[in-house]
Amino acid sequence: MSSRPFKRLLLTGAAGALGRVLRPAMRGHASVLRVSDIQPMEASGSDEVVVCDLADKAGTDALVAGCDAIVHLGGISVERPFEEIIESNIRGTFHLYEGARRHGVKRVVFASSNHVVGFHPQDEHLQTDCERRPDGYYGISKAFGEDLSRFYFDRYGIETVCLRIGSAYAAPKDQRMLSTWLSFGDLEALVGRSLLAPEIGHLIAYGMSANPSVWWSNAKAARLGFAPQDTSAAFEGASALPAALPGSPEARYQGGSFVVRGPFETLPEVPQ
Ligand code: NAI
Ligand code: 15L
Repeated sequence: MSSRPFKRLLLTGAAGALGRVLRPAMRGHASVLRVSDIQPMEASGSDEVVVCDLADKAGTDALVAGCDAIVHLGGISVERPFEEIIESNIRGTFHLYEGARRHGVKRVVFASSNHVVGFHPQDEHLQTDCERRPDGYYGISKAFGEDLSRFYFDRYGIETVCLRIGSAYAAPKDQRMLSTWLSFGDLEALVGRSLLAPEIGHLIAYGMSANPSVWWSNAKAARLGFAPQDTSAAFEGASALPAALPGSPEARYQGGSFVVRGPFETLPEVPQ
C-alpha cells in the first residue's frame, strides 16, 4: 500500500512562478501528480500534464476527475481589468469547486492573497477574521474564492485552506516585502501542512516567513502545524531596497503598489 496520503493531486497554475517551485515537492504527497495550466508545461517523470483553461467548465470538470486533492494556484496573479479577472479567477475557481464537488475531492489548498486585506494601513496588525478590504479586482476575486470555498465546505464538506500569501519570491524585492516575504522553503512547508493537517474544515491563514516586522498574525498557520524557518532579516543590504514615497498610498497601505493600479477604461472617454 502507498504511504502517500492522496491518490491523485492536482496542481493548477503549474506553469507559473510558484507552480514551478512547488511541483517537485507536490510529488511526495500523492501517488500521481497531475499538473495543469493554460500555458504549456514540461513533461517530467510520471506527472500527468493537462493544458486547460479554467474558464472552460467542461474542460475543468474533466481536469478534476480522478483527483482527491487540489493545490489551486491557477489564475491571474496581478491586478487586471475585471473582465479578465472574471474569467480566470471567478468563473475558473467556481468551475474548479464544481469539479471538486462532482468528483469527490477531499481537500483544496487555495492560493488566496494579502490583497484581500490590502486597504488596511501598514500599522495595523491583522487576524484572519478582520474586515476584508480588497485593494482591487484581483483582491476581490480572492475574497470571492475564500467565500466560495467556505460555501463548498458548509454545503458539501470539501475542506479548504485559504492561504493569504504575502510575497513569495526568492528574496524580498523592496522595503514592503521585508514585512510580507514568504520564502520558497516556507511556502513549500506551508502548502504541505495545508494538505496534510487533519480535520481543518475551512481555514484561512496568512502566508509569511518569520520576518522582523509583520502585519499579520501567524496563529492560523500555526494551527496547521506550520512554523516558518526563514526571515527577511537574513538579507544583507535590506536598507538599500527600493521604498515607496513617504506619505504615498503605496507606503500607507498593506497592498503597496496594488492600491493604485487601474482604473482600466474599456469604454470611450466621457466628454467633460
Ligand atoms: P503566476 O502568474 O506566475 O502563475 C499563475 C498561473 O496561472 C500562470 O502560469 C497562468 O498561465 C495560469 N493561469 C492564468 N489564467 C488561467 C486560466 N484561465 N486557466 C488556467 N491557468 C491559468 O503567479 P504565481 O506568482 O505563481 O502565483 C500563484 C498563485 O498564488 C496565484 O493564484 C496568485 O494569485 C497567488 N499568489 C501569489 C503570490 C506571490 O507572491 N507570488 C502572493 C499571493 C498570492
Ligand atoms: C500577490 O498576490 C501577487 O500575486 C504577487 O505578484 C505579489 O505582488 C504579491 O501579491 C505581493 O503582494 O507582493
